[in-house]
Amino acid sequence: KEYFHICFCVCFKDRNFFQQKLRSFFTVYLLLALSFLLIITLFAVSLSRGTVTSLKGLSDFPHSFLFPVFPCGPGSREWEYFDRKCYYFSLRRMSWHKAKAQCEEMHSQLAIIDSHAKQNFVMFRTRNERFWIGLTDENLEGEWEWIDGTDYKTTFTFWKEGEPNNSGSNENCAHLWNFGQWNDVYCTYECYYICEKPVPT
Ligand SMILES: *[C@@H]1O[C@H](CO)[C@@H](O)[C@H](O)[C@H]1NC(C)=O
Ligand SMILES: [Ca+2]
Ligand SMILES: [Ca+2]
Repeated sequence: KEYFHICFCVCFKDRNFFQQKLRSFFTVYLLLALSFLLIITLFAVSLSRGTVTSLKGLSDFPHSFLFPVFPCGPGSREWEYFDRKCYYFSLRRMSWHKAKAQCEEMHSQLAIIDSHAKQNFVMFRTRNERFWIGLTDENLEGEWEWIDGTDYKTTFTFWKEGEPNNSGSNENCAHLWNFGQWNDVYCTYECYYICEKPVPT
């Protein structure tokens, strides 16, 4: 009888202790859940009031803190920056006129190569592949013209030796060829193209 009594007491005390511990755990979890809810609510409120604008407005700040990372705009990573201009190197091949239209659709123009520095930049980037540039003699045979009106006769050129040769009397559009050197070819030839545009403001 004595033995039973002791056991009962010990067991009872144990159970009490266990229940107390459970209760304190429950309190901690409850507090955690409440603070989590509070944070979610605060975030939702600030979102609806527009104080957390940086999440959706990254592209609104091309000239502020993001400029050094994305000078051509964070929304257009396929454009590469060089010397205050942005360049696009196409992944698709098409005729000169289609390429010209494609650039215009992207608010740009076929590239004008008017300096050695620029030639170096595109040359490195095009890696021996053929790319259209904004140079043509379609209007008058032998009278080459840059599409933006840059004066051809007084500016930089980089023709391959023996080019432009107007082969078959039908080569009126210029592209970059081996080692980035220029060649005239028939305008319906399909190759890649380079567009350029000013840095977005
Ligand atoms: C003329 O240019 C074309 C490329 O447009 C080239 O294939 C051809 O060999 C050139 N002809 C001469 C005689 O250099
Ligand atoms: Ca020609
Ligand atoms: Ca040629």
